[in-house]
Amino acid sequence: MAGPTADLFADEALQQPASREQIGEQSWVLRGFALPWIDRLLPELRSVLARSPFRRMVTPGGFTMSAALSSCGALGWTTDSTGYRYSPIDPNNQQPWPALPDALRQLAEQAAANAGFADFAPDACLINRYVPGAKMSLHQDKNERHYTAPVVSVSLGLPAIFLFGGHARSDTPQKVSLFHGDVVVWGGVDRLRFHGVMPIKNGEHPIMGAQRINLTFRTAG
Ligand code: MD3
Ligand code: FE
Repeated sequence: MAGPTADLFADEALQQPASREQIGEQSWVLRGFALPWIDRLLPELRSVLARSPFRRMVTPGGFTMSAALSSCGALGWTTDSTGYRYSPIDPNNQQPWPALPDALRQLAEQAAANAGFADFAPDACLINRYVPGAKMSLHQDKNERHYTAPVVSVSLGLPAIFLFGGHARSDTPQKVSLFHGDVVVWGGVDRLRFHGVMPIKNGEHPIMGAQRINLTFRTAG
């Protein structure tokens, strides 16, 4: 029977069955969790990026990152030749970063709660933009003041293969495919695991075009 209801559910059910996959002791992929929020997220994202546009930053080692970055919230993550850090000021315009918009914050809080982390209060949202070929090498996130809060990430646009390593750089990472609308929550014992993103494959996403945007919410200060 191909009524309107069957048609409505067929597409998304095939591509993104709602589910929660555990990928670590305290890490979960919430498949499609952000999909109901997309229409509120995208305008918020657009206004953040109008004030603090994507820019490619240089690492202390002198390499220009292949992913372009921006931030919103009280603190933004930056890097330059002197090191990595969180700062209340966007170094491109010397102004505070744009505030963390409502829907972005609510989505992050609800995803954290869904994965068992109550009372998540993010003060930093890092926005990473990957065009095809861009990647992120294996690293640990260690610039936050405390590691008690989880990290919540929202994937938009082209798919990515996320590398989820162990506590040593040499630990062989597991590969986790992440699609438009997927949300991942990492916390507790998994918070300092090495992680990265394989080079994004060529493609065109129907809503986001030829790019992947990843939002990472943290309590940094
Ligand atoms: C796993 N971003 O911005 S999701 C980063 O897709 C970063 O843009 C990737 O790694 C991206 O630092 C991966 C975020 C992520 C953040 C913190 C983690 C994954 C994590 C901490 C521990 C384990
Ligand atoms: Fe990271």
